[in-house]
Amino acid sequence: MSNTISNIKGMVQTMRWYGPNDPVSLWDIRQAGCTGIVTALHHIPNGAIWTVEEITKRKKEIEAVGLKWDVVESVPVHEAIKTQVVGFGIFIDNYKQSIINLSACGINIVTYNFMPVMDWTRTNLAYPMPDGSLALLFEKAAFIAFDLFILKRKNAENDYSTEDISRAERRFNATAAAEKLLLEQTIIKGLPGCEESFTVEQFQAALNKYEGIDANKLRSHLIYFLQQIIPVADAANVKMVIHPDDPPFPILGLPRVVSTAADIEALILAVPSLNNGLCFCTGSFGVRADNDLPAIVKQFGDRINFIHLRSTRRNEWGDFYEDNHLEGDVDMYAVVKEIIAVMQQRNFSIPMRPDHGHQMLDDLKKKTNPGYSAIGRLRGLAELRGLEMGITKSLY
Ligand code: DNO
Repeated sequence: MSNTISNIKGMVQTMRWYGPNDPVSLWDIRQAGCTGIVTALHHIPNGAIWTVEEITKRKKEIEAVGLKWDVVESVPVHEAIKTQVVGFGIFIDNYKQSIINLSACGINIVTYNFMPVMDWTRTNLAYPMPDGSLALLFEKAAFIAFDLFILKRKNAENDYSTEDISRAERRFNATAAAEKLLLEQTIIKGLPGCEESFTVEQFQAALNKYEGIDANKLRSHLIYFLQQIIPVADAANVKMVIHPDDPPFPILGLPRVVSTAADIEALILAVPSLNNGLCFCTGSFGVRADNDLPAIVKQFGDRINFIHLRSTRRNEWGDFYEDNHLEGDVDMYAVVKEIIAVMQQRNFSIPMRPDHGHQMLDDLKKKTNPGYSAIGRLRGLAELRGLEMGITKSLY
């Protein structure tokens, strides 16, 4: 950037890195032009304390290539906290200690989500685009077919319209056995960053734990968690950021309570500290046509402390796939413009990562983490970086 705008705040450019086993290396990320890393201690079991020793070890690996560990994504919230089963207090205590330890190591932005049982989910991880690259797809009929005919969840048919059910039936009957198995694995084995992986029986058992937990109850559990955690984050100067539900609607009979602006507002009303913040994910919020993304940035600008930029494209059937970063349903120009305004008001650079690129070029020959191959994200980041610079220079 030229000197004239050197005091203008820009987004901190980062990429997610899954740790030493990630086929994308820290050097790859540095060469993409990033200054920061978003990562987690994936080897630590859900619910256990992240020790200063383990955090420091990872931090040093990152700093050895001249990068900075800017954001944790995620410190997972143990299922016991979401369902509040007897004894869940220990997991809250452990969570508090992990926050204190991260802060002691100089890491001050922590992402988490409150989605029951599973984190993000898709039905196809290699959906061909017209240009030959591969995208992530959520196909509603396939998902319902999984629910009704593979999982065979009790009373599942009550959750769907007759039209949805007959589409799912047609879809299932036209699907070969190998593809059915792939669909099952795609849903229950967990995507990168989901810390859980199940067999069909285990999956059903995990769902059963939510019997009697509706959206109001889940929300009250989330608020209890925040009431416990945020005072610790305040004392430790840590910004907690919740990631919205992906997809942003109830699935498999499970409630979802972080899908809309009203959902976020309820959390802030209950726990007003600015450290009770938001990971603004355009891809997750953007799946719902009733979410106005630039308006969400404006409304929660003072507490958006981490940004995921990607663009989904929906159709009339309720399916969506992940489009190129500047295409799809998200008005990326309007979103980035609003983010730039927020950063100037706050005089703060918000870390951003390009989320979920297409598998493309040389990466088509490699085994990659779905959504997290190098070249697709590199393309996304390059486009977003240019968009940000163009907007900034035209305004300041
Ligand atoms: C998917 C990601 C999610 C997200 C977690 C946050 O690509 O956006 O894994 O990181 O839900 O806790």
